Amino acid sequence: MHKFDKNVTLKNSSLNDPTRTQSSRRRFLGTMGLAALQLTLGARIVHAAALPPGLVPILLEDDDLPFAIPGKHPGLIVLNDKPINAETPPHLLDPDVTPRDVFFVRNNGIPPGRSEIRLDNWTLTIGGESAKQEKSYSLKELKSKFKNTHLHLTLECGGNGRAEYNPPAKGNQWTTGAVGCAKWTGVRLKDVLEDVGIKPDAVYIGYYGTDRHLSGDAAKDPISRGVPIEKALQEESMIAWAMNDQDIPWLNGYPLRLVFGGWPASCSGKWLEKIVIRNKVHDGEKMDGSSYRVPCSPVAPGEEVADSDMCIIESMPVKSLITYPKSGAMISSGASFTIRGHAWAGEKEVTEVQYSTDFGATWQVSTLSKPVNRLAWQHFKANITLIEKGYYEVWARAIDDEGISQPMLVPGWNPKGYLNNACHRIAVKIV
Ligand SMILES: Nc1nc2c(c(=O)[nH]1)N[C@H]1C(S)=C(S)[C@@H](COP(=O)(O)O)O[C@H]1N2
Ligand SMILES: [Mo]
Repeated sequence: MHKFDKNVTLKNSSLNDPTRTQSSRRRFLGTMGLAALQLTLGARIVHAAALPPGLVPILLEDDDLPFAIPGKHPGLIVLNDKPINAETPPHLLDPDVTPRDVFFVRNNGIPPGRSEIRLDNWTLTIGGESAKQEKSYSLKELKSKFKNTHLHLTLECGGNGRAEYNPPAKGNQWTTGAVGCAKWTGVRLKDVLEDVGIKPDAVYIGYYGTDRHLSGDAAKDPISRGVPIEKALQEESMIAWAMNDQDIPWLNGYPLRLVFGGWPASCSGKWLEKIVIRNKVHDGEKMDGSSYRVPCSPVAPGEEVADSDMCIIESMPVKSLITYPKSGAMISSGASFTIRGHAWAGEKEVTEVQYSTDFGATWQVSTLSKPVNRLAWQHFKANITLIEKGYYEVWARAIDDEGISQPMLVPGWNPKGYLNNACHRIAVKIV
Protein backbone atom coordinates (compact mmCIF):
# COMPACT_ATOMS: atom_id res chain seq x y z
CA MET A 1 0.00 0.00 0.00
CA HIS A 2 1.10 3.59 -0.57
CA LYS A 3 2.38 5.97 2.10
CA PHE A 4 0.64 9.23 2.77
CA ASP A 5 2.48 12.45 1.88
CA LYS A 6 4.72 13.66 4.66
CA ASN A 7 2.64 16.75 5.23
CA VAL A 8 -0.68 14.95 5.16
CA THR A 9 -1.75 13.60 8.52
CA LEU A 10 -4.86 11.57 8.76
CA LYS A 11 -7.82 11.68 11.01
CA ASN A 12 -10.68 9.23 10.92
CA SER A 13 -13.66 10.49 9.01
CA SER A 14 -16.91 10.35 10.97
CA LEU A 15 -17.83 7.16 9.14
CA ASN A 16 -14.68 5.57 10.47
CA ASP A 17 -15.36 6.79 13.98
CA PRO A 18 -14.04 3.92 16.14
CA THR A 19 -17.02 3.82 18.52
CA ARG A 20 -19.42 3.62 15.62
CA THR A 21 -17.43 0.92 13.87
CA GLN A 22 -17.10 -1.07 17.05
CA SER A 23 -20.75 -1.04 18.00
CA SER A 24 -22.08 -1.71 14.52
CA ARG A 25 -19.50 -4.45 14.14
CA ARG A 26 -20.61 -6.07 17.38
CA ARG A 27 -24.24 -5.77 16.38
CA PHE A 28 -23.39 -7.33 13.04
CA LEU A 29 -21.43 -10.16 14.64
CA GLY A 30 -24.38 -10.81 16.93
CA THR A 31 -26.63 -11.52 13.94
CA MET A 32 -24.25 -13.93 12.26
CA GLY A 33 -25.13 -17.56 11.78
CA LEU A 34 -22.98 -20.24 13.41
CA ALA A 35 -21.23 -21.24 10.18
CA ALA A 36 -20.18 -17.66 9.44
CA LEU A 37 -19.06 -17.10 13.04
CA GLN A 38 -16.86 -20.17 12.85
CA LEU A 39 -15.50 -19.07 9.50
CA THR A 40 -14.61 -15.70 11.03
CA LEU A 41 -13.06 -17.26 14.10
CA GLY A 42 -11.14 -19.70 11.95
CA ALA A 43 -12.11 -22.47 14.35
CA ARG A 44 -15.01 -24.73 15.16
CA ILE A 45 -16.90 -23.68 18.29
CA VAL A 46 -16.84 -26.93 20.23
CA HIS A 47 -19.79 -26.19 22.53
CA ALA A 48 -21.72 -24.30 19.86
CA ALA A 49 -25.01 -25.79 21.01
CA ALA A 50 -24.63 -23.98 24.33
CA LEU A 51 -23.70 -20.60 22.80
CA PRO A 52 -26.57 -18.16 23.50
CA PRO A 53 -27.88 -16.63 20.26
CA GLY A 54 -26.49 -13.13 19.70
CA LEU A 55 -23.56 -13.60 22.10
CA VAL A 56 -20.36 -12.48 20.40
CA PRO A 57 -17.44 -14.82 21.10
CA ILE A 58 -14.97 -12.81 23.18
CA LEU A 59 -12.14 -13.33 20.70
CA LEU A 60 -14.17 -11.45 18.09
CA GLU A 61 -14.77 -8.57 20.50
CA ASP A 62 -11.06 -7.83 20.44
CA ASP A 63 -10.91 -4.59 18.49
CA ASP A 64 -7.53 -5.39 17.02
CA LEU A 65 -8.80 -8.57 15.46
CA PRO A 66 -9.63 -7.95 11.82
CA PHE A 67 -12.94 -9.16 10.47
CA ALA A 68 -11.76 -12.06 8.37
CA ILE A 69 -13.18 -13.06 5.01
CA PRO A 70 -11.05 -15.92 3.72
CA GLY A 71 -8.44 -14.59 1.29
CA LYS A 72 -9.56 -10.99 1.71
CA HIS A 73 -8.10 -7.81 3.21
CA PRO A 74 -9.35 -7.06 6.76
CA GLY A 75 -10.18 -3.49 5.68
CA LEU A 76 -13.08 -4.59 3.44
CA ILE A 77 -16.51 -3.48 4.67
CA VAL A 78 -18.78 -6.48 5.14
CA LEU A 79 -22.38 -5.70 4.19
CA ASN A 80 -23.87 -9.13 4.62
CA ASP A 81 -22.68 -12.57 5.61
CA LYS A 82 -25.58 -14.63 4.23
CA PRO A 83 -24.37 -14.58 1.51
CA ILE A 84 -21.00 -12.87 1.93
CA ASN A 85 -20.98 -9.40 0.38
CA ALA A 86 -18.17 -6.93 1.02
CA GLU A 87 -17.11 -3.63 -0.50
CA THR A 88 -13.76 -1.86 -0.75
CA PRO A 89 -13.22 1.50 0.97
CA PRO A 90 -11.94 4.14 -1.50
CA HIS A 91 -8.40 4.37 -0.12
CA LEU A 92 -7.85 0.64 -0.64
CA LEU A 93 -8.70 1.12 -4.33
CA ASP A 94 -5.73 3.48 -4.76
CA PRO A 95 -3.43 1.13 -6.75
CA ASP A 96 -3.84 1.30 -10.55
CA VAL A 97 -4.56 -2.43 -10.62
CA THR A 98 -6.94 -3.57 -7.88
CA PRO A 99 -5.15 -6.15 -5.70
CA ARG A 100 -6.82 -9.56 -5.44
CA ASP A 101 -7.39 -9.30 -1.70
CA VAL A 102 -9.25 -5.98 -1.86
CA PHE A 103 -11.46 -6.75 -4.89
CA PHE A 104 -15.10 -6.54 -3.74
CA VAL A 105 -17.21 -9.65 -3.23
CA ARG A 106 -20.82 -9.91 -4.34
CA ASN A 107 -22.52 -13.26 -3.92
CA ASN A 108 -26.16 -14.07 -4.62
CA GLY A 109 -25.98 -17.61 -3.26
CA ILE A 110 -23.78 -20.06 -1.41
CA PRO A 111 -20.35 -20.29 -3.04
CA PRO A 112 -19.00 -23.78 -3.74
CA GLY A 113 -16.87 -24.88 -0.75
CA ARG A 114 -13.24 -24.06 -1.40
CA SER A 115 -12.19 -27.67 -0.81
CA GLU A 116 -14.96 -29.02 -3.10
CA ILE A 117 -13.42 -27.24 -6.10
CA ARG A 118 -11.29 -29.70 -8.06
CA LEU A 119 -9.19 -28.42 -10.92
CA ASP A 120 -8.59 -31.83 -12.52
CA ASN A 121 -12.25 -32.47 -13.22
CA TRP A 122 -13.53 -28.92 -13.70
CA THR A 123 -15.23 -28.60 -17.08
CA LEU A 124 -16.89 -25.81 -18.96
CA THR A 125 -19.78 -26.90 -21.17
CA ILE A 126 -21.13 -24.79 -24.02
CA GLY A 127 -24.62 -25.56 -25.24
CA GLY A 128 -28.02 -23.96 -25.74
CA GLU A 129 -30.50 -24.01 -28.63
CA SER A 130 -28.35 -21.67 -30.75
CA ALA A 131 -25.14 -23.69 -30.34
CA LYS A 132 -24.35 -25.97 -33.30
CA GLN A 133 -23.35 -28.70 -30.83
CA GLU A 134 -22.82 -29.18 -27.11
CA LYS A 135 -19.15 -29.31 -26.22
CA SER A 136 -17.16 -29.50 -22.98
CA TYR A 137 -13.64 -28.34 -22.23
CA SER A 138 -11.37 -29.15 -19.32
CA LEU A 139 -9.40 -26.25 -17.82
CA LYS A 140 -6.28 -27.66 -19.46
CA GLU A 141 -7.94 -27.73 -22.89
CA LEU A 142 -9.19 -24.17 -22.52
CA LYS A 143 -5.71 -22.96 -21.60
CA SER A 144 -3.89 -24.80 -24.39
CA LYS A 145 -6.37 -24.84 -27.28
CA PHE A 146 -7.12 -21.10 -27.45
CA LYS A 147 -4.91 -18.02 -27.60
CA ASN A 148 -4.41 -16.66 -24.09
CA THR A 149 -5.19 -13.01 -23.51
CA HIS A 150 -4.46 -10.50 -20.74
CA LEU A 151 -6.69 -7.48 -20.23
CA HIS A 152 -7.38 -4.93 -17.52
CA LEU A 153 -11.16 -4.81 -17.19
CA THR A 154 -13.37 -2.80 -14.84
CA LEU A 155 -16.15 -4.62 -13.03
CA GLU A 156 -18.75 -2.60 -11.15
CA CYS A 157 -21.86 -4.02 -9.52
CA GLY A 158 -25.02 -2.46 -10.98
CA GLY A 159 -26.07 -1.68 -7.39
CA ASN A 160 -22.91 0.24 -6.45
CA GLY A 161 -24.08 3.47 -4.75
CA ARG A 162 -27.49 2.00 -3.86
CA ALA A 163 -27.21 3.27 -0.25
CA GLU A 164 -27.90 6.83 -1.37
CA TYR A 165 -31.31 6.28 -2.97
CA ASN A 166 -34.43 7.63 -1.35
CA PRO A 167 -36.92 6.02 -0.90
CA PRO A 168 -34.33 3.36 -0.06
CA ALA A 169 -33.95 0.29 -2.22
CA LYS A 170 -33.76 -3.21 -0.79
CA GLY A 171 -30.51 -5.10 -1.27
CA ASN A 172 -26.92 -4.68 -0.21
CA GLN A 173 -26.34 -1.08 0.78
CA TRP A 174 -23.26 -0.52 -1.37
CA THR A 175 -21.72 2.93 -0.99
CA THR A 176 -18.81 3.41 -3.42
CA GLY A 177 -16.79 0.22 -3.21
CA ALA A 178 -18.48 -2.39 -5.44
CA VAL A 179 -15.97 -1.70 -8.20
CA GLY A 180 -12.47 -2.79 -9.17
CA CYS A 181 -10.19 -3.11 -12.17
CA ALA A 182 -7.89 -6.11 -12.22
CA LYS A 183 -5.66 -7.72 -14.82
CA TRP A 184 -7.47 -10.81 -16.08
CA THR A 185 -5.90 -13.74 -17.92
CA GLY A 186 -7.93 -16.19 -19.94
CA VAL A 187 -9.27 -16.77 -23.42
CA ARG A 188 -11.63 -14.82 -25.61
CA LEU A 189 -15.21 -15.98 -25.16
CA LYS A 190 -15.58 -15.42 -28.91
CA ASP A 191 -12.91 -18.02 -29.77
CA VAL A 192 -14.60 -20.66 -27.62
CA LEU A 193 -18.12 -19.90 -28.90
CA GLU A 194 -16.88 -20.05 -32.49
CA ASP A 195 -15.14 -23.36 -31.83
CA VAL A 196 -18.52 -24.77 -30.76
CA GLY A 197 -20.37 -23.07 -33.60
CA ILE A 198 -22.98 -20.31 -33.32
CA LYS A 199 -26.28 -20.68 -35.19
CA PRO A 200 -27.41 -17.60 -37.15
CA ASP A 201 -30.44 -17.14 -34.84
CA ALA A 202 -28.27 -16.54 -31.72
CA VAL A 203 -29.15 -13.36 -29.81
CA TYR A 204 -27.89 -13.86 -26.23
CA ILE A 205 -25.66 -15.99 -24.03
CA GLY A 206 -26.38 -17.08 -20.46
CA TYR A 207 -24.13 -18.52 -17.75
CA TYR A 208 -24.42 -21.06 -14.94
CA GLY A 209 -22.04 -21.34 -11.98
CA THR A 210 -21.57 -24.01 -9.34
CA ASP A 211 -22.79 -21.85 -6.45
CA ARG A 212 -26.08 -22.88 -4.85
CA HIS A 213 -29.35 -21.09 -4.14
CA LEU A 214 -29.63 -19.67 -0.60
CA SER A 215 -32.65 -21.90 0.05
CA GLY A 216 -30.45 -24.95 -0.52
CA ASP A 217 -32.87 -26.06 -3.27
CA ALA A 218 -30.65 -27.72 -5.88
CA ALA A 219 -33.24 -27.11 -8.60
CA LYS A 220 -32.89 -23.33 -8.24
CA ASP A 221 -30.01 -21.17 -9.48
CA PRO A 222 -28.83 -18.26 -7.32
CA ILE A 223 -28.22 -16.24 -10.49
CA SER A 224 -27.95 -17.03 -14.20
CA ARG A 225 -27.52 -13.91 -16.29
CA GLY A 226 -25.86 -13.10 -19.60
CA VAL A 227 -25.27 -10.58 -22.37
CA PRO A 228 -26.42 -10.02 -25.96
CA ILE A 229 -24.40 -12.02 -28.50
CA GLU A 230 -22.77 -8.79 -29.79
CA LYS A 231 -21.23 -8.15 -26.36
CA ALA A 232 -20.25 -11.82 -26.03
CA LEU A 233 -18.36 -11.62 -29.34
CA GLN A 234 -16.39 -8.47 -28.46
CA GLU A 235 -12.60 -8.84 -28.45
CA GLU A 236 -12.47 -7.97 -24.73
CA SER A 237 -15.10 -10.45 -23.51
CA MET A 238 -13.25 -13.13 -21.59
CA ILE A 239 -13.38 -16.46 -19.85
CA ALA A 240 -10.72 -15.90 -17.18
CA TRP A 241 -8.77 -18.16 -14.81
CA ALA A 242 -6.32 -15.64 -13.38
CA MET A 243 -6.53 -12.26 -11.68
CA ASN A 244 -3.29 -10.26 -11.47
CA ASP A 245 -1.28 -13.31 -12.66
CA GLN A 246 -2.51 -15.57 -9.86
CA ASP A 247 -5.54 -17.79 -9.34
CA ILE A 248 -8.83 -15.90 -9.12
CA PRO A 249 -9.64 -15.65 -5.37
CA TRP A 250 -12.15 -18.26 -4.24
CA LEU A 251 -14.95 -15.77 -3.55
CA ASN A 252 -14.38 -14.01 -6.89
CA GLY A 253 -15.11 -17.17 -8.86
CA TYR A 254 -12.13 -19.57 -8.68
CA PRO A 255 -11.26 -21.37 -10.88
CA LEU A 256 -13.10 -19.85 -13.86
CA ARG A 257 -15.33 -16.87 -14.54
CA LEU A 258 -16.67 -14.62 -17.26
CA VAL A 259 -15.44 -11.03 -17.39
CA PHE A 260 -17.42 -8.43 -19.33
CA GLY A 261 -15.71 -5.09 -18.70
CA GLY A 262 -17.92 -2.01 -18.49
CA TRP A 263 -21.19 -3.89 -18.00
CA PRO A 264 -22.92 -4.56 -14.68
CA ALA A 265 -20.67 -7.12 -12.98
CA SER A 266 -23.71 -9.37 -12.55
CA CYS A 267 -23.14 -10.42 -16.20
CA SER A 268 -19.75 -11.84 -15.29
CA GLY A 269 -20.59 -15.34 -14.04
CA LYS A 270 -18.32 -16.82 -11.35
CA TRP A 271 -17.46 -20.50 -10.75
CA LEU A 272 -18.37 -20.90 -14.41
CA GLU A 273 -19.46 -24.37 -15.51
CA LYS A 274 -21.86 -23.76 -18.38
CA ILE A 275 -22.60 -21.19 -21.07
CA VAL A 276 -25.72 -21.39 -23.20
CA ILE A 277 -26.11 -19.70 -26.59
CA ARG A 278 -29.73 -18.59 -26.76
CA ASN A 279 -32.13 -17.76 -29.59
CA LYS A 280 -33.94 -15.32 -27.26
CA VAL A 281 -32.98 -13.04 -24.38
CA HIS A 282 -31.64 -15.40 -21.70
CA ASP A 283 -34.37 -16.17 -19.16
CA GLY A 284 -32.19 -17.36 -16.26
CA GLU A 285 -32.50 -16.34 -12.61
CA LYS A 286 -32.37 -12.55 -12.05
CA MET A 287 -32.94 -11.63 -15.70
CA ASP A 288 -36.50 -10.42 -15.09
CA GLY A 289 -38.61 -8.33 -12.69
CA SER A 290 -36.64 -5.56 -11.01
CA SER A 291 -33.36 -7.53 -10.96
CA TYR A 292 -30.62 -5.66 -12.82
CA ARG A 293 -33.34 -3.78 -14.69
CA VAL A 294 -34.36 -0.12 -14.53
CA PRO A 295 -37.42 1.77 -15.78
CA CYS A 296 -37.08 2.26 -19.56
CA SER A 297 -38.23 5.87 -19.04
CA PRO A 298 -37.59 8.00 -15.92
CA VAL A 299 -40.05 7.63 -13.01
CA ALA A 300 -40.75 9.64 -9.86
CA PRO A 301 -39.05 8.38 -6.66
CA GLY A 302 -41.11 5.60 -5.12
CA GLU A 303 -43.32 5.12 -8.19
CA GLU A 304 -44.51 1.58 -8.99
CA VAL A 305 -43.17 0.38 -12.30
CA ALA A 306 -44.80 -2.39 -14.33
CA ASP A 307 -42.56 -5.29 -15.37
CA SER A 308 -43.18 -4.49 -19.01
CA ASP A 309 -41.73 -1.00 -18.47
CA MET A 310 -38.40 -2.28 -17.13
CA CYS A 311 -35.26 -2.58 -19.32
CA ILE A 312 -32.11 -4.66 -18.77
CA ILE A 313 -29.05 -2.61 -17.75
CA GLU A 314 -26.29 -2.75 -20.35
CA SER A 315 -23.21 -0.47 -20.36
CA MET A 316 -22.53 1.26 -17.00
CA PRO A 317 -22.50 5.10 -16.79
CA VAL A 318 -19.49 7.44 -16.43
CA LYS A 319 -18.08 7.53 -12.90
CA SER A 320 -15.00 8.35 -10.83
CA LEU A 321 -13.60 7.72 -7.39
CA ILE A 322 -11.06 9.69 -5.35
CA THR A 323 -8.74 7.11 -3.80
CA TYR A 324 -6.16 9.46 -2.26
CA PRO A 325 -6.07 11.10 0.20
CA LYS A 326 -8.40 9.22 2.48
CA SER A 327 -11.43 11.28 3.39
CA GLY A 328 -10.70 13.13 6.62
CA ALA A 329 -7.10 14.03 5.76
CA MET A 330 -5.55 16.95 7.66
CA ILE A 331 -3.19 19.02 5.54
CA SER A 332 -0.98 21.98 6.41
CA SER A 333 -1.99 25.35 5.06
CA GLY A 334 0.02 26.19 1.96
CA ALA A 335 1.35 22.65 1.48
CA SER A 336 0.90 21.13 -1.95
CA PHE A 337 -0.93 17.82 -1.83
CA THR A 338 -1.87 15.27 -4.46
CA ILE A 339 -5.32 13.96 -5.15
CA ARG A 340 -5.74 10.90 -7.32
CA GLY A 341 -8.25 8.30 -8.33
CA HIS A 342 -9.79 6.37 -11.19
CA ALA A 343 -12.52 7.05 -13.75
CA TRP A 344 -14.45 4.73 -16.05
CA ALA A 345 -17.41 4.97 -18.41
CA GLY A 346 -18.79 1.53 -19.30
CA GLU A 347 -18.24 0.91 -23.01
CA LYS A 348 -16.97 4.45 -23.47
CA GLU A 349 -13.74 6.27 -22.66
CA VAL A 350 -13.35 9.07 -20.12
CA THR A 351 -12.05 12.26 -21.76
CA GLU A 352 -11.74 14.53 -18.71
CA VAL A 353 -11.91 14.45 -14.92
CA GLN A 354 -12.54 17.77 -13.22
CA TYR A 355 -12.25 18.54 -9.53
CA SER A 356 -13.59 21.25 -7.27
CA THR A 357 -12.57 22.39 -3.78
CA ASP A 358 -15.39 24.94 -3.41
CA PHE A 359 -18.51 22.75 -3.56
CA GLY A 360 -18.70 22.93 -7.34
CA ALA A 361 -18.57 26.73 -7.70
CA THR A 362 -15.42 26.38 -9.83
CA TRP A 363 -13.86 23.34 -11.49
CA GLN A 364 -10.29 22.56 -12.52
CA VAL A 365 -9.04 19.92 -14.93
CA SER A 366 -6.94 17.03 -13.61
CA THR A 367 -4.26 15.05 -15.44
CA LEU A 368 -5.89 11.94 -16.92
CA SER A 369 -4.23 8.78 -18.27
CA LYS A 370 -5.37 6.78 -21.29
CA PRO A 371 -6.81 3.33 -20.47
CA VAL A 372 -4.18 0.55 -20.72
CA ASN A 373 -6.70 -1.20 -22.96
CA ARG A 374 -10.35 -0.65 -23.87
CA LEU A 375 -12.72 -1.15 -20.89
CA ALA A 376 -10.00 -0.55 -18.27
CA TRP A 377 -10.39 2.30 -15.81
CA GLN A 378 -8.24 5.42 -16.20
CA HIS A 379 -6.27 7.30 -13.56
CA PHE A 380 -6.46 10.98 -12.70
CA LYS A 381 -4.35 13.16 -10.47
CA ALA A 382 -3.87 16.80 -9.56
CA ASN A 383 -1.79 18.88 -7.17
CA ILE A 384 -3.73 21.18 -4.90
CA THR A 385 -2.60 23.93 -2.53
CA LEU A 386 -5.09 25.48 -0.12
CA ILE A 387 -4.12 28.45 2.06
CA GLU A 388 -7.12 29.39 4.16
CA LYS A 389 -7.55 27.12 7.17
CA GLY A 390 -10.77 25.21 7.57
CA TYR A 391 -13.01 22.49 6.19
CA TYR A 392 -13.06 21.68 2.49
CA GLU A 393 -14.46 18.99 0.29
CA VAL A 394 -12.78 17.72 -2.86
CA TRP A 395 -15.29 16.68 -5.49
CA ALA A 396 -14.45 14.85 -8.71
CA ARG A 397 -16.49 14.74 -11.90
CA ALA A 398 -15.70 12.59 -14.94
CA ILE A 399 -16.90 13.28 -18.49
CA ASP A 400 -17.17 10.58 -21.17
CA ASP A 401 -16.38 10.77 -24.88
CA GLU A 402 -19.97 11.73 -25.68
CA GLY A 403 -19.73 14.75 -23.37
CA ILE A 404 -21.87 13.16 -20.68
CA SER A 405 -20.73 13.95 -17.13
CA GLN A 406 -21.51 12.58 -13.70
CA PRO A 407 -24.40 14.22 -11.88
CA MET A 408 -23.71 15.99 -8.57
CA LEU A 409 -26.81 14.48 -7.01
CA VAL A 410 -28.13 10.93 -7.07
CA PRO A 411 -29.54 10.33 -10.56
CA GLY A 412 -32.87 8.79 -11.63
CA TRP A 413 -34.52 6.81 -8.85
CA ASN A 414 -35.33 3.20 -9.74
CA PRO A 415 -36.93 0.42 -7.69
CA LYS A 416 -33.71 -1.51 -6.95
CA GLY A 417 -31.33 1.45 -6.69
CA TYR A 418 -29.04 0.76 -9.65
CA LEU A 419 -26.71 3.05 -11.62
CA ASN A 420 -25.92 5.71 -9.02
CA ASN A 421 -22.98 7.52 -10.62
CA ALA A 422 -23.15 10.72 -8.54
CA CYS A 423 -19.85 12.54 -7.93
CA HIS A 424 -17.58 11.21 -5.19
CA ARG A 425 -16.60 13.66 -2.42
CA ILE A 426 -13.90 13.55 0.21
CA ALA A 427 -13.42 15.79 3.25
CA VAL A 428 -10.14 17.64 3.83
CA LYS A 429 -9.19 19.89 6.73
CA ILE A 430 -6.54 22.57 6.24
CA VAL A 431 -4.73 23.24 9.53
N1 LIG B 1 -22.04 -17.67 -10.13
C1 LIG B 1 -22.22 -16.40 -9.75
N2 LIG B 1 -21.74 -15.40 -10.52
C2 LIG B 1 -21.89 -14.12 -10.15
C3 LIG B 1 -22.58 -13.76 -8.97
C4 LIG B 1 -23.08 -14.82 -8.16
O1 LIG B 1 -23.67 -14.62 -7.10
N3 LIG B 1 -22.88 -16.12 -8.59
N4 LIG B 1 -22.79 -12.44 -8.65
C5 LIG B 1 -22.72 -11.49 -9.76
C6 LIG B 1 -22.75 -10.10 -9.33
S1 LIG B 1 -24.27 -9.43 -8.96
C7 LIG B 1 -21.63 -9.33 -9.31
S2 LIG B 1 -21.68 -7.68 -8.94
C8 LIG B 1 -20.30 -9.94 -9.61
C9 LIG B 1 -19.36 -9.73 -8.46
O2 LIG B 1 -18.10 -10.23 -8.72
P1 LIG B 1 -17.04 -10.31 -7.55
O3 LIG B 1 -17.66 -10.99 -6.37
O4 LIG B 1 -15.87 -11.03 -8.10
O5 LIG B 1 -16.69 -8.88 -7.19
O6 LIG B 1 -20.36 -11.33 -9.87
C10 LIG B 1 -21.50 -11.74 -10.61
N5 LIG B 1 -21.37 -13.14 -10.93
MO1 LIG C 1 -23.97 -7.08 -8.75
